[in-house]
Amino acid sequence: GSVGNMDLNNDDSPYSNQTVSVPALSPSHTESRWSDTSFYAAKKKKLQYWCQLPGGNWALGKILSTTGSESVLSLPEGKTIKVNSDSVLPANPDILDGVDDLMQLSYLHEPSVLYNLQYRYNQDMIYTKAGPVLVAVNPFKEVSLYGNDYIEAYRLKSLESPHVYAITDTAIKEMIRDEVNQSIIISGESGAGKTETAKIAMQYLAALGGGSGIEYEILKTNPILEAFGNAKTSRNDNSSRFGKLIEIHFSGAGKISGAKIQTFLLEKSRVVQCAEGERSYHIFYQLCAGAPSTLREKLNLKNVNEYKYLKQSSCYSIAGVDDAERFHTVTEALDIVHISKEDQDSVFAMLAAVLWLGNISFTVIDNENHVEAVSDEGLDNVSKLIGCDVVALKLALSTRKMRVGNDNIVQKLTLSQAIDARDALAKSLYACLFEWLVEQINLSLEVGKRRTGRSISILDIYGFESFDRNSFEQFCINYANERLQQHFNRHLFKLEQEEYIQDGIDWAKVDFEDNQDCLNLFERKPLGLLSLLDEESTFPNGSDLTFANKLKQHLNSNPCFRGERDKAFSVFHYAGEVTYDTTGFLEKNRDLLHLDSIQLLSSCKCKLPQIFASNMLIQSEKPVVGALHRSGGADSQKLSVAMKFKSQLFQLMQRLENTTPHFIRCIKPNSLQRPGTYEQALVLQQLRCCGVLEVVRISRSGYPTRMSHQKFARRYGFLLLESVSSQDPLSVSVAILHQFNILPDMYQVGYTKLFFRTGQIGVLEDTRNRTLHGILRMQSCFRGHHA
Ligand code: AD9
Ligand code: MG
Repeated sequence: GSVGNMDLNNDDSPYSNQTVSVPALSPSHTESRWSDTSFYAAKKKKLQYWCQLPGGNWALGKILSTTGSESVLSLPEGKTIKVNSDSVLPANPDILDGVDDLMQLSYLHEPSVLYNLQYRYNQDMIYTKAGPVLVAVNPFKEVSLYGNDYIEAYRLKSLESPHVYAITDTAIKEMIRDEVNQSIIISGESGAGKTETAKIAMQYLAALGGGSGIEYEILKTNPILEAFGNAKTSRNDNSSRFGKLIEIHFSGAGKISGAKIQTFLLEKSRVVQCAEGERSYHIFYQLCAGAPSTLREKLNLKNVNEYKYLKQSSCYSIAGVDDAERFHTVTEALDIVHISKEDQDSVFAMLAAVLWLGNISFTVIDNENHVEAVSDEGLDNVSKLIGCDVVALKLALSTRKMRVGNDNIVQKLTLSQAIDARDALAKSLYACLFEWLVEQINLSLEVGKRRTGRSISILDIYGFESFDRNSFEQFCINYANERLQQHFNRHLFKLEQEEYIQDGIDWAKVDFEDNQDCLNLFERKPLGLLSLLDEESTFPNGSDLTFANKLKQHLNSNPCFRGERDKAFSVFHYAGEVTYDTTGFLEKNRDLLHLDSIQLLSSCKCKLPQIFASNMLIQSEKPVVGALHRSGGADSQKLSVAMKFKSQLFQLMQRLENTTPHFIRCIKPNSLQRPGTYEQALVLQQLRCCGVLEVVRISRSGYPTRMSHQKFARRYGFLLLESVSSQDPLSVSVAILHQFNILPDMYQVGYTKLFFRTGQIGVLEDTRNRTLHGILRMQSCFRGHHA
C-alpha cells in the first residue's frame, strides 16, 4: 500500500504529547495507558461528592443515602451531614487533583475549581490556567518561581507550567509571529497582586528584549511610581492609588527600544485626608525619614508626626519597610531615568510645600466668620518652598477675587471655604507633580523617536471595588471595570461565537453575562449616570442631593439601577451590586482650583509651580460667566473629572482593541495579607467577579477543537474502510465521522472547518496512531525480508 499521501507529520497533532514511537510499540501499548494505577484507584474507590457546609465552605464526603430531595453524606472524621441533594456535586477523581488548567476538570463547578486552586496554592503553585486566562493566587510570601533560571527555562520551554513568564513569552512570540501589538491585562481586587504581577512580566520582557540598557530604566520606573502613587491602605500595604498602562516598544529585531507610561485617575484626596490606620503616599514618609541633612535644612523638614496631613491617620510606618532606605532607592531611580539633581530638589520642595500647607491654620477676623491665614511657620515655609510672596499666599488662601459685570470684587472666605481652598491647592500641587514626573519619565524612556517596531502593553488597573461606603472614586473605578469586562467578554466569547457563525455552524448561543446594559446606564446621553452628573455639576444650584434625585427621577426604570434612601443609589454591576453615596460627588467631579490659586502659582519664582499653573490654565477651557452666581464660587471651568476619565478610558479601549490581549486574573486568598491562608468564600466571590468560571464553562460548552476539512480528510482519510464516491475533503470527512460513530452532538460541520467538543477526536487519534504503527511495522518487516 502507498503511504505517500498520508499525513505522517505529527507536529500539528492536537495531542502534542502523543508521538509516533515506532520501535517501542508493543501490542500492549494501548492497554498500558489504561492500567495506570491511580486512575483505576480513583474509579474503584467509592465516589466522593462536594457538599456545602452551613458556614458556606465546601467539604468532600461520600453519599450514604438519598431520600427525596435530601442526601446524607459522611464527612471525614466520622461526621455525617444532611443536605439538599441539589447542592451535592460530584468530585473529580484524585488523578485530576491540581491540574494545570481548569479546563481539564471532568466536573467543572465552583467547589471543584476552588479545590483545585487551593490544592495548587498549598504547594506554592500559585499559577493556574483557566483556558486562555492565567489565574494567579497571591502567595503573600516569597515563592521560588522567579529569577534568571526560571526566565531561561520558560524561554527555552523546558518549563511549561502556567506562569506570568509563560504568558509573557506567548505575547512576545505572537508579537513577532503575527506582527500585531500585544497587551497583558491584569485585574483583580486590591491586594490581589496586580502590581507585583506586572513587575514580573516586565522582568521577563526586560530579560528577553534587553540589551540597549533602556530596559533597566524601564524597570526603575516602578520604585518611582510606587513611591509617588502607592500608599498603605487597610487592604494592601502597597496599594496603587492610580491606574497604569505601560507600553513597551520593540525594534524590528525584537529588542526593547523605549516605553511610554500612561496613568489614570490618581486618588488625590489621600494627600489631605486618609482613614485611620492608612497612610498618605509613601514618598512623604520616605522624604522625612531619608532626606540627607542639607536637604532637610533647605526644606525645613520635620518628623512625620509634625505634619497635620500625615498625623490624622495615626499611622506612620509599615511593618518590614524602611522608609529611609526606600528614599535612597527612589533617588537612585530618579537618577537613572535622567531626572536632574536640580529637578529632584524641586520635586522634594513641592512635597515639603504640600506638607506645610496642611499646617497652615486660620483665625476668625470678623463677626461674619470670615478668616485669615495665620502668619506662622506653615505659611512662611510654603511661600519659601514654592517661591511666592507670603502676602499673596495669605490672600489666595483667605479671599476670592470675583468679577461682577465690569467690577472686580474681593470676597472673604469662611473657615470651611478657606480650608477647602488650602486643601484644593495641596491636592492640585501633588497631582500636578505626579503628572509632571510621569511626563519626565516618558521623555527619558522615549529613546527611539521614530517608532518602527511593535509593542507590548501591560495594564495594571484597579479592580472592582465594593466597600461599605462607596464614593465617586469607586464610581469611576467600577465604571472602568465594566468597560474592561466588556473587552474581556468580547474577546473571549463574542469572537468565539463569531467564528462559529462565520463558519455557518448551528451553535445555540451560550449566553454569557453581557454587561452592555450596565455600560449604557453609565454612558447614555443625555440620561445616563455620567451625563446627569456632568449636567448637575454645572448647575449653579446643583448639589449632591439634587443629583441623587435627578438620577432617581430619570433612571428608576433601568434594570441596572435602583434609587436608595437619602442621597444614595445602587448599580447592578457585572460583579455585583454596589450602593454609592453621592456625598461629595459634584465637588470631586468639578475638581476646581480657584483662579486665585492658579494665579498664585503662576506668580511663583520656582519652575514647577509655574509649569503647573500653565498646565492648569490650558486645561481650563473658558472662564465661566457670572461666576458670582455659582454656589461653589468657582472661577474657571474645565473638563469634569468624570468626562476626562471617560475619554481616557475610551482611548485606552481603542488602544487595547488593536492588540491581541492576554488576561491575568489575580486572586487574593485572604484579607489578612497572610501566607498559607485560603478563604473559600473570598476566593469564590473573586472568581465570579472576574468571570473565570464563566470562561471555562463557555470554552468547554463550545467546540474547542477545530480542523479544516482538508486537514481532517488528509489526516484520517486512510482509516476509511469503504471507499467514498466523491473525493472532496468534506465528503471524506463526513464518511470518517460516520465510520467512527462520532455522535451528532459532538461535532459540527462548518463551511471550512469541523468543530469538535472537548476530547472527541481522541478516538480518531488513537486509531490513527495504532494503524500507523501497524503499517510502519509491516513496512519494516517487509524491508527486513528483502534485506
Ligand atoms: V492594589 O489594587 O494596587 O491595592 P495589587 O496591585 O493587586 O493591589 P500588589 O501587587 O500590591 O496588589 O500585591 C500586594 C502584596 O502581595 C505585595 O506587596 C506582596 O507582598 C504580595 N504579593 C503579590 N504578588 C506576589 C508574588 N507573586 N509573590 C510574593 C506577592 N508576594
Ligand atoms: Mg497595585
